[in-house]
Amino acid sequence: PTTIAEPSAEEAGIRRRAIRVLLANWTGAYTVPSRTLYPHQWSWDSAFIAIGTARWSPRRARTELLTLFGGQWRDGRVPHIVFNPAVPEDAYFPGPAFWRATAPSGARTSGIVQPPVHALAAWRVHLAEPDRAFLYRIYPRLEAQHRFLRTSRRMSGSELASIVHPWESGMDNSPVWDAPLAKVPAPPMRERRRDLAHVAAGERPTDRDYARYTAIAAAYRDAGYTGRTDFVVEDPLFNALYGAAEAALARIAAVVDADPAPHLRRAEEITQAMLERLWDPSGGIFRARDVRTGEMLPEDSVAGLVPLILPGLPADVADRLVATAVARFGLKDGTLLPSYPPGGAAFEPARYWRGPSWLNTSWLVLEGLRAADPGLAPRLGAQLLRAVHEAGFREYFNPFTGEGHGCDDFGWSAALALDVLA
Ligand code: 2M8
Repeated sequence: PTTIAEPSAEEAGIRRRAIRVLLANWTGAYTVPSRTLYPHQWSWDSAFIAIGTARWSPRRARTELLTLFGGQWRDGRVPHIVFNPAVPEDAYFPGPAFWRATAPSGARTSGIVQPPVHALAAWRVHLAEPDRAFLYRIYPRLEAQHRFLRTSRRMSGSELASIVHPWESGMDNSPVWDAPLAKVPAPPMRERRRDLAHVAAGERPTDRDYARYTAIAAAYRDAGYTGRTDFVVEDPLFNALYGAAEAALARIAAVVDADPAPHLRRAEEITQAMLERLWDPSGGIFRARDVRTGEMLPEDSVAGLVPLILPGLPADVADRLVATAVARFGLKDGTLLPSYPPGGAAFEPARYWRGPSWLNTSWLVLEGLRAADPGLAPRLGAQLLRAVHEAGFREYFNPFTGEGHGCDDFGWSAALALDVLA
């Protein structure tokens, strides 16, 4: 007979509180990342949130994803924000008046994208509660999302997708972007930042960062949201998800009577291109490449470990990544997985994507470790749960002390804790 382990009181408490956060952030059709700091629907947040929500309400998880794809553009792009028309313009900067974009559904949106976690999320939602009708609805939209990346974002000639704004990486002010951003001319911005009304300035990007984010986004907007910007890079996290998503699309295709073969072929091609263009054999990590100069960027981050989730990654590369995670990111030390190596010159333990631990990148590495190092995976899972147990569902955490930073009641922190518990 199989013994089913009873959840501990601690685990039951985390689960109860996580569901409470997701209920509080639920708008009726999707979940906001945060009621205060991020009061609209964010693209990759919704994918992570759907993965966790599937653990207690698969129906809501399906709605979450379908609502997001309601903001999809005719060219297939899934915008990084779908705005809630009921929220005042001045609640978030840059809001709909800045982006000036409307999807065919009438939804006001931004015009840039975020890492494509969505096919993976759709597949996980289906696994939680098989629903072919849902997959039939979402598959053509996922395919269109990938077609956009393939046609409009293949900017170096390789199979990899380029991003044209640091916000598209999801790791906005990562030290990896310092070098390419330093070359972007940006006048001081005239608009008022709203994030600083909710979170201390020392935990957020600087004004200089924001001036550049605004300048790049405005130039892309003024070019009709096509072509290159002053920031064009191939990012390992974005492309690892792109490859993993193609593998998920193959699984979905098999259920909806479509042909999985092209997806499997593309997943392979992406893995191959990652190895050729972004793998740094001397560093034992994947690094981003600046498409404008053709050079690899000098800094690296946890994004370079996320390719552990890539289908068909050679075992020796996976072993090197695990070794790097242990040696440079302290994976074995009982600390959380930082977003940037603590030994690096730019490390700041409480400033946004420049050091703190985030649950989404930790969860992605955890997913990769399940195959690459099954012994280490539960350890990282336990650290992640300890962080939310002790500090709550904060946006990010000091990797050494576990202290919480950024906003409270953060959607994907609650959702991914639920997934780890399951
Ligand atoms: C952060 O990014 C937004 C811009 O998209 C912001 O700072 O206002 C990032 O952490 C991003 O990865 C995340 O999706 C978003 C919402 O949680 O916040």
